[in-house]
Amino acid sequence: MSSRYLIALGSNRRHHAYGRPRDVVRAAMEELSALGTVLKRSEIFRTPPMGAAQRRFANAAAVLESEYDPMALLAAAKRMEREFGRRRGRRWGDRVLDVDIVLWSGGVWSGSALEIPHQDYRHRDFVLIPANRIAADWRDPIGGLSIRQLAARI
Ligand code: PH2
Ligand code: MG
Ligand code: MG
Repeated sequence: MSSRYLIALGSNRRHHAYGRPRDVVRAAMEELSALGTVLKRSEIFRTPPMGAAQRRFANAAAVLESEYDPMALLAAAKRMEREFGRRRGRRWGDRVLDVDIVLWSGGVWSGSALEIPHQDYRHRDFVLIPANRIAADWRDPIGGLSIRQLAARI
């Protein structure tokens, strides 16, 4: 049975081959097609860094339909981050590529390695603004608010 996922993408470091962060995000969007069907993709936004990161980010969101279950998709997302040259480091530091699973059509997933909805997305403009362009009516399975409503609150 296939699932839909809302995926958030971010980059604030150059990649030796892909180039600038926005080109990294664009390349990562293409790579997502290997995991299923990309139903929607937002434009790419430039956003000021939140937290310990130093440089501006390129951020975007995509809706992916996939046969992968959440744990398989998490493994694929981590593999992608590694393939794009992300190094282990500070959790909030600068990174070549961040691929986060934000929402899932199955609702809530709660495990030690993965939580869906993504813990902090409800307060992050760099997730909600791109998500609002492609998934405004998608409702948070816990709070019940739509992405449109969450985006309007920030
Ligand atoms: N990701 C972070 C920390 N800070 N800031 C912006 N603007 N965009 C991000 O994607 C981002 C961040 C940790 O994942
Ligand atoms: Mg993140
Ligand atoms: Mg992440």
